[in-house]
Amino acid sequence: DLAKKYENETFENGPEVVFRATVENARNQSAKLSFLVFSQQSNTIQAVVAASDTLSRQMVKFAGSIPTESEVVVHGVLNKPREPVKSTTIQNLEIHVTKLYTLCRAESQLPLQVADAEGRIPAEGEENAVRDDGKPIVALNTRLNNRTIDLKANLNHAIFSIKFGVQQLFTEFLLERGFIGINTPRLLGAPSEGGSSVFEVKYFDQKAYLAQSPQLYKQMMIAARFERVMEIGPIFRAENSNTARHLTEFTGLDMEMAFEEDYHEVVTMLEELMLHIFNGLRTRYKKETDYVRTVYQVEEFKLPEAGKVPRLHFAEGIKMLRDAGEEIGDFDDLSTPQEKRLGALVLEKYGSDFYVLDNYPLAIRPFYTMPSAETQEKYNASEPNAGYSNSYDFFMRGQEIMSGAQRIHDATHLEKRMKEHVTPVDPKSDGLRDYVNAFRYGCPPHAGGGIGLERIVMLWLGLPNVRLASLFPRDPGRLIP
Ligand code: ATP
Ligand code: AMO
Repeated sequence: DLAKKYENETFENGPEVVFRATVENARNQSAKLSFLVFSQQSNTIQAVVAASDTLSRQMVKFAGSIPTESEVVVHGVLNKPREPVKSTTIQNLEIHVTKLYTLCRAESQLPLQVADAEGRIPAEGEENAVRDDGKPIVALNTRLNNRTIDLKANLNHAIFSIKFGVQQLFTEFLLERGFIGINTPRLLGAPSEGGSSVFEVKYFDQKAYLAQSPQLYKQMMIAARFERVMEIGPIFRAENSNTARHLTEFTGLDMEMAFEEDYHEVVTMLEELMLHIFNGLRTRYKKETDYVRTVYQVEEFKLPEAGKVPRLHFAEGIKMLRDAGEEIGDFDDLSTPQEKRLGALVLEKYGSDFYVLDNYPLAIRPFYTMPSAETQEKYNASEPNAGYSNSYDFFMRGQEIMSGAQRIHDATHLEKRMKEHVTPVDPKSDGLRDYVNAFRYGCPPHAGGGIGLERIVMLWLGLPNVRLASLFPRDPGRLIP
């Protein structure tokens, strides 16, 4: 990395260097002079190719017409530029090129310019718009159709460094607390998640399903005395909708743990986990975060004070919405606009873009969810889905990033809930029998949660679409590239 090595040195005519770089720009100034800009990772270096006794005019012409994105090997002499450079990415270095070899010549007409990919996508209804610097604001589909060029942009390098950073922060926090990483199957004999739609695949002469979550298996691992497990893996959902926050394949960050007395031990751990991720991003990925937020003109993410994550009972959330004029029943699920509204109300009241909504109504949660103690006391067979449950969602900027719950750990209770659920499932079916049996052979009380990785990245950075946080996103209309 020339920039790192020589940035703070002063010299004239030297040292001689040889390096590999990408041509970011090349132009012929005159028959005797060409200017090039090379990039090395995210740094840019300017270069001069001048005809001399040892460098022919033909060579000058060749260098000045190398297509953008070509890979070259450069021999040259380092100089400080005559005028100091006033750019954050272009380094204060200049190369006087002596030799130039092409390793890979790019096409001269690229379907997408990397410099254009450095900007934001258009807002809804904003077509043919241009940036302040005159470059076009390229549509999301054009970028995704030419994703390998799009991904060359520093903007995407920042987004995907952050994405891996979240996985590292998630892992390091949980490892420190005695969690073990697990790898559960993605080919299943039965859907793993009530509610959401499942992809069916041909499995020799049987039917199989792509995992909608590691839910059943992470719980079976608790029954297998692992006590604290975590998993990062792909999740498949046949959601036939084109929203800005749903993918058909995304990355799940899952955890599950046994607790001592109360599932809130787990909620507290999950809150601390999220704060560890946010603080880690804020310190370790400040440069990347600031860059992306500047491009998308997004406000700072407002974090709560340590130990003061707003945690609202579902009924309190409903009350806040009603006080603000929303019409909503006590046990209704929040619509997407209502979730956003509540996010804004929580921000106003508690000054935090991150909060937890606890005790969701039992009727709108999956079959494995533990009914609250009060719900169990007041159980009435004619209304088996009434009341609240020990379950929670976590929100960032008014959008859901995590769902979790205390789970039913008693086989008889679980079988009853499976049959009484709003969408009943058969506990004796091939795909679910072993899951139910796991609790027959002993299992501690446990709770956990599943986080959508692309959603965290999207909402941390304030990106307008979850596809921007997936390298090669999959949605109902896109299976390639
Ligand atoms: P998941 O359902 O996978 O947990 P989610 O963010 O979709 O994640 P839900 O609680 O299912 O969360 O949905 C919250 C709201 O989001 C729903 O009330 C609905 O308005 C909207 N929604 C959920 N799924 C879809 C979908 N596939 N397409 C469009 N809107 C959806
Ligand atoms: P849930 O279905 O809420 O819960 O999924 C967990 C989290 O995954 C993310 N997510 C998605 N991200 C992108 N595209 C999608 N289509 C999509 N669907 C969901 C969201 C969501 O909060 N088994 C439970 C978790 C648990 O209880 O441990 C589950 O899967 O961020």
